[in-house]
Amino acid sequence: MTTPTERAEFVVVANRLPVDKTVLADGTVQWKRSPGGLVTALEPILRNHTGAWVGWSGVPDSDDNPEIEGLDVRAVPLSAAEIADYYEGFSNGTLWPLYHDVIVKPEYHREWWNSYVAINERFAKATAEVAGPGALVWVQDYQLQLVPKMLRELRPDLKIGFFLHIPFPPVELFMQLPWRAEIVDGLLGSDLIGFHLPDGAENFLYLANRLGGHEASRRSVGVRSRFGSVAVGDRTVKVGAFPISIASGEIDSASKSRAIRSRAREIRKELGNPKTVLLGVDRLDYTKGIDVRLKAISELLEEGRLEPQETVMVQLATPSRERVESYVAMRAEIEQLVGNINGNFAEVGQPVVQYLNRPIPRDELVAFFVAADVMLVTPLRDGMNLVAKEYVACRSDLGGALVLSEFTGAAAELKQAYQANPYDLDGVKDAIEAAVTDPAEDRRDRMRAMRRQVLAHDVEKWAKSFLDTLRDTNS
Ligand code: GDG
Repeated sequence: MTTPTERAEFVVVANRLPVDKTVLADGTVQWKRSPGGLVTALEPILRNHTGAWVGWSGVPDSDDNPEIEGLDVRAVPLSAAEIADYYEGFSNGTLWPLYHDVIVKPEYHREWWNSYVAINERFAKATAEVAGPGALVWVQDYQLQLVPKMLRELRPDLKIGFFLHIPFPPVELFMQLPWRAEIVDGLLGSDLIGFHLPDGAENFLYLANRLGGHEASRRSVGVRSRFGSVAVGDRTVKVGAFPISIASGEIDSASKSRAIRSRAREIRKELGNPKTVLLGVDRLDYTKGIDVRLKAISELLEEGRLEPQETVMVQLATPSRERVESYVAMRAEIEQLVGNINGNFAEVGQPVVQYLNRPIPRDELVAFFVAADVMLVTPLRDGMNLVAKEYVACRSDLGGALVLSEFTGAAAELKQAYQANPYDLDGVKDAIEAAVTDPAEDRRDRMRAMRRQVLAHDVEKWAKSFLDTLRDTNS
């Protein structure tokens, strides 16, 4: 733990700490670092500076402060009621659907908002306590949009960066939010605000301008905006696009290992050595368009454009937000679609769609990427989508093909994917068919070009570019 005499020079603030609690059979508690791109990218920076990570441990109603080697951790406690209102409620029942094109109707409840304000305040206070003089603070994602302003009020000496991992919506949608001015004000407490895409940055700049002009009476300072920055009183807030990536080199090497290659062959065998293995890997979330690809596959089978005897689709769906109502309904719909396809096209002992609803170990996931002929990434909206980049990083053999929704952040970089509009089912079907049947040489060319992009732009570069820009801000 960071002591007051040795306060952190660099602080990451995120809803979750990068740890998972496990209780062993004998009752001993173990904290395991949860693997993830953000930790991997920030680890060297956290080590080289006196670094700290502020976040919730993942355990409700607990004062545990997990000890993790090589990382100073400051746990922010959350009660079960707070998780229901701040996390499942305002973050995932209001902001998540609103920021993802209102695929599901966002709910606006004052008690959720009040909890969001209170918890953001708690995160800001905890950060103010661990950050040393003039420290660099990096706040992550939509759960904590009020933290920059709250933290600046407590500690004007800090350099504050904010990164949004999900899309920032068009102004017409954002204006629904009863607390829209407060959110924009909260974010404007930062020195630098990062989005995946220039579109998100532009949406935000437009809003900052509009809310500054039209709701001036609610704001203590006027805001004028131009592309790339917003003037807030005597401060300048930089706004820009920083497309996130993955630990490409690491995944590339893992995918080349003998163990993974042989596991990939084994997976194909276990699937009955079909001609074509199609794969989906997602958190079970309505934004991911799992239903879109299932409907497309179903019609392709019906029309005889895919052969049920030669095709297996594997859908790995990690359970997610299982207490949020819209997720329960979506899961039922997806499971019904899987059942329908198998009911119509499978033989006994030979399902066409194989669906797992549980988390898969990392190595196993990499083996699936290596084994799959076609990767299906069909979100209705997605900030970036790391799965698409992971698949590409795994294909050093230049095999495989990527079907990619135009409405992912990744589509801006992976231009050689088989792209489709997920709302246009015929377009999705054509993209899948082309990915399955195009000459191998065409697919290799596409994969080669995409690999160049993904291997050259990894998550370490992303973090460095954001933090270098933050250091250079001078407000
Ligand atoms: C948000 C934004 C943005 C999935 N299932 C398993 C598993 N995963 C891993 C994937 C990938 C990660 O989880 C998911 O990342 P995505 O980017 O695809 O999606 P979100 O979770 O929605 O992430 C998104 C991202 O933040 C980063 O800014 O790209 O747009 O929505 O790494 O491989 N990993 C393991 N087992 C699983 O079953 N081990």
